[in-house]
Amino acid sequence: MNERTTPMWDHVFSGETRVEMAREMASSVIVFLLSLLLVSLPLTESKFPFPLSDLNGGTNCAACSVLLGLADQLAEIYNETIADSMSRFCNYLPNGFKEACTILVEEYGPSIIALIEEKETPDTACYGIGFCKHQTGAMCHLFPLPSNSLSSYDEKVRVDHLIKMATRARGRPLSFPKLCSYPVIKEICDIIDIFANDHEPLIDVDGDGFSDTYRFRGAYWRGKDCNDIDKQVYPGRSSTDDAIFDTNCNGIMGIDPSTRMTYEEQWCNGTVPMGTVVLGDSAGAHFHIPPSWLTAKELNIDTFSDLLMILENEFDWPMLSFTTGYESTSKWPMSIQGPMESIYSKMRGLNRCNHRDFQNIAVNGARSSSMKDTIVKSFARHKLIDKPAMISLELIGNDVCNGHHDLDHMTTPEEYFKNMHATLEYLDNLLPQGSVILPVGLADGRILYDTLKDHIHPIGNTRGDVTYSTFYDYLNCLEVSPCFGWMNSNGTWRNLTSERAMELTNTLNKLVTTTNYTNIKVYLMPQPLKEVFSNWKGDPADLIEPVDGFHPNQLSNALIANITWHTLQKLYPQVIPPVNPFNHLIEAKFGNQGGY
Ligand SMILES: *[C@@H]1O[C@H](CO)[C@@H](O)[C@H](O)[C@H]1NC(C)=O
Ligand SMILES: *[C@@H]1O[C@H](CO)[C@@H](O)[C@H](O)[C@H]1NC(C)=O
Ligand SMILES: *[C@@H]1O[C@H](CO)[C@@H](O)[C@H](O)[C@H]1NC(C)=O
Ligand SMILES: *[C@@H]1O[C@H](CO)[C@@H](O)[C@H](O)[C@H]1NC(C)=O
Ligand SMILES: *[C@@H]1O[C@H](CO)[C@@H](O)[C@H](O)[C@H]1NC(C)=O
Ligand SMILES: *[C@@H]1O[C@H](CO)[C@@H](O)[C@H](O)[C@H]1NC(C)=O
Ligand SMILES: [Ca+2]
Ligand SMILES: [Ca+2]
Ligand SMILES: [Ca+2]
Repeated sequence: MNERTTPMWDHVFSGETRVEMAREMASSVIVFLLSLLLVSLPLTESKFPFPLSDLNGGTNCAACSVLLGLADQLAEIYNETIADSMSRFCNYLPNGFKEACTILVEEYGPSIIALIEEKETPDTACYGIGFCKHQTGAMCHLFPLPSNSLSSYDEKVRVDHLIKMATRARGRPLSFPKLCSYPVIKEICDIIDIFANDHEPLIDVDGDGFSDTYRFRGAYWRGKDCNDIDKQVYPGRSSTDDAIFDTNCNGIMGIDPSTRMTYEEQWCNGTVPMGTVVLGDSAGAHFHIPPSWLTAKELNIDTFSDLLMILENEFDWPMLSFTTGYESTSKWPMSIQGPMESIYSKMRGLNRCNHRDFQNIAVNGARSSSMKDTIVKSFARHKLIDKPAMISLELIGNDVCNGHHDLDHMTTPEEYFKNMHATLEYLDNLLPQGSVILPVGLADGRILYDTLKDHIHPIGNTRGDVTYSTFYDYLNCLEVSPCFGWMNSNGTWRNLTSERAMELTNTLNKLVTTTNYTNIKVYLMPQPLKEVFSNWKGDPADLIEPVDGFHPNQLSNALIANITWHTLQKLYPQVIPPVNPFNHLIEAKFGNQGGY
């Protein structure tokens, strides 16, 4: 048995499958290669992490240019050959990934070395080895083009020549690498695909919708299941008879001998406990790629220590997010920094009976249609036996973001109305009485380009040669941008995208003011990002994810949580539940209530 099998996969697969999986894991560097530029991920509605456009090489091309770009910069920083810097890079990767990286370097190394020696750049070398393809328009490039003799040729001639050079160095013809179709890699692609199409925890033995492992949409996403072989036991359950067992996983159980009442009855019943939930997109799930991964001079043996966890969480950080955060960034110092504040931690502060009652049902790339069709259906709540919940419904951009160069792929106001209405009706049927929905409109993404256009992207950190403006247009050239319209140097497109976003927000307003529901109350929230940016005294770039140049970063998440809370107090104080007067007694008796 191959030692590289992770414990996580052990749970799920047995016997032959596991042997297969072990083999797959060794090649999962491919997952990593493709995912590095996972900025492409928020675009896809259901596939993780292999979208996408194949145009001009698409994701493969982007991953190749970024990785070779890093190797090229390492060679400069450490004054070594590209061959040495490629092995240096592989050595920085965790076991399993390292071996697969080495295999790739053996396969493509000789061609890459030959091309770089001829003063080609990482971009043009990727055309030579076939990861990038010359199909429509001009060659796509992230780094400045080389100024060697080849550059005077017509692009088609030039690409043909690059391929010939690569082939000669390799000694045999190149076949176009379609990574997910390699026999070894196919299975892992399929498994990740299956797993990601279903937004429920992968490991949930009793099928109650909650898990006792963290990753794969487990306890990082929804309060941990304190008994995973009893489906009557899970966070958020309404319960007063926790005499012997903690049936709602909030850490409160047992009988007070002086009153002969259960603690749950004594300290929770009569208070107003309420779960905290987000139904949303990559912003709600808190998408984040560590910038150190793309910053050549920061790369070292520890840089990728959280790689596997990050892949298994779909590049999201729900446990640090503005709605459901409960952890501290100090747990992952290599990968993420900044303050953590969340609606859940404020709700728990009000009432300790809410411990572990949170769910992050947010999916990268979610828009109003996928929310209605699939995502909302993975939300676990029982009308009659669970506590009410406060639910943020946030889809802040994907309805107007798409990888295509046209308006037809944006949601129309009519479709948006229908989708959101259907989602609210579904929730009205699902939720316990007293539940509250807080829908929020779309952001105005023009702030991204206006803020970042002349800033240097982490991949250009060594030589100061890649601005966000270049980076955005590069992603569009390959059609792998998470938001064609806003991440675009063409101001007409940015304006068109914002116009549609405003129409959709107005539609949401109309929906909320013209419809009534039975179980739920719906309160429209103003888009908090506007206030986050206008309140911020420093550089607005401090608020945006550096790698994707698109998402709110950790600091923004904390600020969004605070602003949202403040807005609730100001506009809708009635939705904020009262403080539990027994909090101090719960704390004295149950300490951290079993943690997370
Ligand atoms: C880089 O290495 C070469 C040979 O290994 C050496 O001649 C050169 O001086 C070095 N350059 C720097 C800046 O250290
Ligand atoms: C919980 O409290 C409600 C009202 O505060 C009361 O009607 C109910 O009987 C209590 N339930 C238990 C099991 O104590
Ligand atoms: C910007 O995009 C619009 C809409 O596609 C197009 O008509 C216009 O020519 C573009 N402007 C530039 C400067 O490329
Ligand atoms: C985009 O809209 C802004 C604000 O309405 C306007 O000032 C600007 O000229 C517009 N830009 C383009 C290219 O249409
Ligand atoms: C919603 O309820 C209000 C007050 O009960 C009523 O006036 C209104 O007509 C209702 N609207 C719809 C669309 O049912
Ligand atoms: C959020 O609000 C809390 C309480 O008002 C405050 O202590 C904290 O510093 C704020 N966090 C941020 C990131 O501003
Ligand atoms: Ca379970
Ligand atoms: Ca359970
Ligand atoms: Ca309990």
